[in-house]
Amino acid sequence: MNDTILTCSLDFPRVSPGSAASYVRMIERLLEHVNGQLKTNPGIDGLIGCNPLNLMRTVQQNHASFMSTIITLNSVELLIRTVPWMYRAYHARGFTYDYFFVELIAWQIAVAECFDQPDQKTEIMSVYKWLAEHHEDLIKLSLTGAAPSFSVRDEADEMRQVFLLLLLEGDSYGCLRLVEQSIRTADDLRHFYLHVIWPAMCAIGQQWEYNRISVAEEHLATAIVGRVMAGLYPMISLCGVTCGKVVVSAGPNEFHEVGARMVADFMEMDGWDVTYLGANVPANVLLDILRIQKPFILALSIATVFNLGNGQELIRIVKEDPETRDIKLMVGGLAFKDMPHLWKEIGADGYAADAHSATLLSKEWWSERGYA
Ligand code: B12
Repeated sequence: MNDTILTCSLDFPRVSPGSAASYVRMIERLLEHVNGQLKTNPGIDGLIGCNPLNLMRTVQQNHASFMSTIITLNSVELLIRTVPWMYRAYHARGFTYDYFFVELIAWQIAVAECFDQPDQKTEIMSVYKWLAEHHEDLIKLSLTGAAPSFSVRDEADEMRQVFLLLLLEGDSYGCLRLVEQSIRTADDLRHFYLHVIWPAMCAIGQQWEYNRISVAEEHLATAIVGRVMAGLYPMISLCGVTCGKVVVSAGPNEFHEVGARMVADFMEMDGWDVTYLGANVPANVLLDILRIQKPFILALSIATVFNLGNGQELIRIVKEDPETRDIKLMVGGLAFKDMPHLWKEIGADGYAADAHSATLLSKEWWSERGYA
């Protein structure tokens, strides 16, 4: 982190667990209040760059979700990583910087009117005052890109460049042909996943963030990657089972599934008996599956900061249920990037940064339990 970030973060107010819980409990009411204020603001069209009000509501919904997580975890790091991203992504879509300031004032008014307990009101208010006071710093961070990014190291891998271009052109046939020509062994496949697909998808995300491609194009790229991975799966499923059961899933409300699928494939190649569930699995349904399957590990993927709270709640449920509490809980995904201690705070047993590291940690746990 650079100096601006460090200076900004020093005076970030701490919120007590009681006030954080009240904020989370009251979030829908606060949101309604804020949306009501913004909707009737006479300058709103200009502030949101003439975007539909629905997009503004989505921005507010995201704000509410990530602020709930930030306040609950008391994490200024998470805030400094998320708010500049929010400014950047929605400014690129026409929202003015003034909009974000007006929004922060609207949250202060909502907090003042909705909270009854004076000490809780003061604590939450001080967070919003801090955000408003650091508005200019946060703009600077969003412009310089100094806050941690959502990309992996940009390696000069020629295949990655070609694959990315094909994804941006929506050329699924070209992608499949590239794979057919270049992947012969399990190691080729591992390299392709980690050094071609992963960084290429991060680059797709960056294009979305700067409003250079649409959500539809983001979907198209993911759909092509899905076809490519499905095409490679027969190579993976030929590896025999030598270890225990693993359930791999994206968390509740988590629509990003490629990372989880990559982990599932790597684990399967490493001899695990894998059940891969895909995206957005509700907590109660996941719990049912865990009770039936009794896996050794649950590998949970969380990409968006907004979904950390859902992940934390799911982990709490799994850890409290007598039938599932012994399952080793590994987390990973973009939401944890550059925040190596976050996994502990949300109650997991471990974290791995990528699919290969996930297999190493799993094997470590497996031998700790006394298995070969
Ligand atoms: C494709 C995509 C989508 C697709 C997902 C479709 C699908 N079926 O998966 C769609 C269009 C649905 C989508 C939606 C959204 N997205 Co999106 N999306 C992406 C994108 C471009 C690629 C994701 C991906 O496939 N990455 C490739 C995989 C391999 O990487 P990975 O998941 O990080 O996995 C690696 C590691 O993290 C790790 N790992 C992953 N999971 C696990 C689990 C365990 C247990 C372990 C050990 C390791 C591990 O292993 C993998 C490497 O080996 C990312 C950009 C990015 N940087 O990733 C944005 C991104 C994640 N999306 C973003 C956003 C904002 C959204 C939306 C809110 C808005 C939107 N774009 O419409 C919604 C949120 C929906 C929701 N509720 O989840 C932001 C998140 C920013 C933030 N502050 O959190 C990103 C970073 C884009 C950006 N640069 O702004 N998105």
